[in-house]
Amino acid sequence: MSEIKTHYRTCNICEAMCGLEIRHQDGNILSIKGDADDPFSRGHICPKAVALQDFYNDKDRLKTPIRRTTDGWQAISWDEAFAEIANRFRGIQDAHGKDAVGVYLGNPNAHNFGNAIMLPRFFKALGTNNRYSSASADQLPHHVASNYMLGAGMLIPIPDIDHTDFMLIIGANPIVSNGSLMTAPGVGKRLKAIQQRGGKVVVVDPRRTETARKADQHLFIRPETDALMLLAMVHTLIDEGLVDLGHLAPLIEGYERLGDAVGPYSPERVADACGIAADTLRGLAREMAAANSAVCYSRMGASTQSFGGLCQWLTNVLNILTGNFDSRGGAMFTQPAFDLVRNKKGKPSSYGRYESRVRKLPFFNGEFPVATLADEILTPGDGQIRAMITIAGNPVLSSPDGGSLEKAFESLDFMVSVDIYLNETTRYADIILPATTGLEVSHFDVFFNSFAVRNTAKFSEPLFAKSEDQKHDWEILKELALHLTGLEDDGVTPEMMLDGGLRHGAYADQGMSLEKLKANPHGLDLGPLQPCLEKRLQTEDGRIHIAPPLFVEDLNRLDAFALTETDQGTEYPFSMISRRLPRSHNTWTQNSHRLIKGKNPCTLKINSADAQRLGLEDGQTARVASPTGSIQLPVEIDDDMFEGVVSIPQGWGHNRPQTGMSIAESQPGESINDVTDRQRIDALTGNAAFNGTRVSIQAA
Ligand SMILES: Nc1nc2c(c(=O)[nH]1)N[C@H]1C(S)=C(S)[C@@H](COP(=O)(O)OP(=O)(O)OC[C@H]3O[C@@H](n4cnc5c(=O)[nH]c(N)nc54)[C@H](O)[C@@H]3O)O[C@H]1N2
Ligand SMILES: Nc1nc2c(c(=O)[nH]1)N[C@H]1C(S)=C(S)[C@@H](COP(=O)(O)OP(=O)(O)OC[C@H]3O[C@@H](n4cnc5c(=O)[nH]c(N)nc54)[C@H](O)[C@@H]3O)O[C@H]1N2
Ligand code: SF4
Ligand SMILES: [Mo]
Repeated sequence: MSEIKTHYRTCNICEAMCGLEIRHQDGNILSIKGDADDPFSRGHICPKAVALQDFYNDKDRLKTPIRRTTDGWQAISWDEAFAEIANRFRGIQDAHGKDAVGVYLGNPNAHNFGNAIMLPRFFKALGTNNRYSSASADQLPHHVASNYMLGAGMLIPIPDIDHTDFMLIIGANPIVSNGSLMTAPGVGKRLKAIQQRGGKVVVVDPRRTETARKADQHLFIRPETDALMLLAMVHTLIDEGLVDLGHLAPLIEGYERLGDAVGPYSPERVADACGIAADTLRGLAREMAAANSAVCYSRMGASTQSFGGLCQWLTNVLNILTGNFDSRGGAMFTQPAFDLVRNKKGKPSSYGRYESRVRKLPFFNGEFPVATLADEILTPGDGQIRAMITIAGNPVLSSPDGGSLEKAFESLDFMVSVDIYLNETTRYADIILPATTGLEVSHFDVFFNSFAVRNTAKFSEPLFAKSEDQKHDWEILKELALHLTGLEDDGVTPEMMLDGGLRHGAYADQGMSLEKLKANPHGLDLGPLQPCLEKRLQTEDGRIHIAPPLFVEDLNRLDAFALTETDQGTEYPFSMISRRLPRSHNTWTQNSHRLIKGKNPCTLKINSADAQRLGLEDGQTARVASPTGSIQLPVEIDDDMFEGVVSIPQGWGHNRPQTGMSIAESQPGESINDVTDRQRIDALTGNAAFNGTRVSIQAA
């Protein structure tokens, strides 16, 4: 036996960027713990990181390319796979145009620096505009709001959680999710610290969540009425003369337009719709204005709904009007060592550059909304998608009306998946290209270092070398690009491009480079967030557009929908929302025996009064139905649910046939997206509107 070694790296499962300390010997993991010397995460870790060893050792994980044949899956060589894929894609594109090949990118792309850096080359080689990703089932409204207000979709305001005195959390459950568009490892401690320094945490959520339970105040809200709540708060600030623009005053453009727009939304007018008393709404606005520093942070609950764009715009407005934008303890801007925002100034936005063919939905940031991917595959005509490649994504389980994608993928002429598993999506592929993952890859958080609550930088080496026959995601992308174009390999690697970005970035004067990061395996702390917006702003006129006309106009849609909608009708009387679970990440971590054990957590949470009315008992199986479809799952009576609202986990449903995840199949759960509706979107941004899907519930 050789000696025991210790390896330090960043966990790349979720956005929290926890530092890990991994003891290993002869290729075996002895322990995975939080790295106490990581200056950012300071030892924080969650159960999912320990499962990294399960993914590494997983017998079900694909290691060689496979091809679907009438006799089942057959292993093929990489050369054969690349040649066939290039040949088929080119053939289809020659016959039907470039856009006949579609791309779907899943969430792990954002956690994989090789992909972040190599994807543009792959896109260029493929030349299709039919690109889709999980971003339009997630954070798209944040990008559109930043694009219109600040001139760059990637310039996202981040709550300065470590310095704020008042945090209003709308539609986020960071105690379980560990934070999103707020990379803040150990978020529980950071929230507690707000309270310990005399501050206050308020949570607005239709469910009294794990985060709400730790907060000072929790307010139930009717799903999809957050924009009304935010409008009422903005209204109060202006109405009561509480606006203080602080150092940004000279930069604000559109203040009058804002005042006109929010005029009609008094707290009294929206209170009933939201289910929150007018006095409470006024009180919240006053508290935010009075606090030394305050921040409103709204996330998934406020994004994946019919008014996600309005919510993210108004969240920014609230922070700006209370003097809490780009200022300590408010919503601030990270200054990452590798910057995604640089040199965007004056570049026209791609919002609406194209319309999707079938439903005329807006193009943004190189993509169309995933809610219309099935339409683009299933609807015949010029421009129809006839072939697909999915890269690290499982849209059959993760997209609204995922079942429609099963029919769509089945109908394709040709499909490729780059993935680590044979799963609900990849089983439709003709060829699956397996990538390395987790402990086999080097890592730098291109995205999440940009969304972190401190300026930090860290590079992780792979712990285990890949076998000769394995390829990294970025190598697969690069090979595909070379096969598609016939060009020679220029030898460029993600590490070279990262190094270049670091050397020319914000910390160049401190000698920032890949070498420097490699010499600091616990990571580098680059200090707390600092006011920097004037410098980072990318609008052509150098101002902050506080009331972009596109957003103001969208208020008409809100009026038509929310203020007039009273009785929701009796056929689908419940409003369905999703929840995340501490021991799973989206759809793909359920093949870890460490994470999947004990009671089935994929339950329907329902308030006791609602359950009683329906005659449902705890543990009984209920049928949840919408016009899209139905699922059956155990009832969990829970008075942490708002009346009329039910909650189901996202990311489950490993009960489809012919997949290759044996542990996941032992506790499959049901897919909430067999019930959600792909017609429900935020029409402004095209984001999927999962929250508030109307459903019926009855004993199964
Ligand atoms: N109803 C409802 N639906 C939702 C949500 C919700 O809250 N409610 N949440 C939405 C959100 S926020 C998101 S981000 C999406 C996620 O949607 P997706 O990204 O489509 O789903 P994931 O489960 O993240 O899929 C990851 C895929 O990548 C594979 N994979 C894992 N690691 C690697 C790797 O290193 N390399 C490669 N090549 N493949 C890998 C996995 O096997 C899996 O197939 O779901 C969305 N869907
Ligand atoms: N353990 C775990 N952690 C994860 C993930 C995971 O699957 N598991 N996924 C990761 C990913 S991809 C992401 S994007 C992040 C997301 O991280 P978060 O943004 O924290 O997302 P959720 O935990 O889904 O919390 C959304 C909250 O919104 C509430 N909600 C639903 N509808 C509404 C509404 O209309 N209004 C309001 N105000 N609230 C509403 C829900 O009850 C829920 O509590 O989490 C990441 N972290
Ligand atoms: S919180 Fe996220 S980054 Fe931290 S250990 Fe858990 S999964 Fe990994
Ligand atoms: Mo996500």
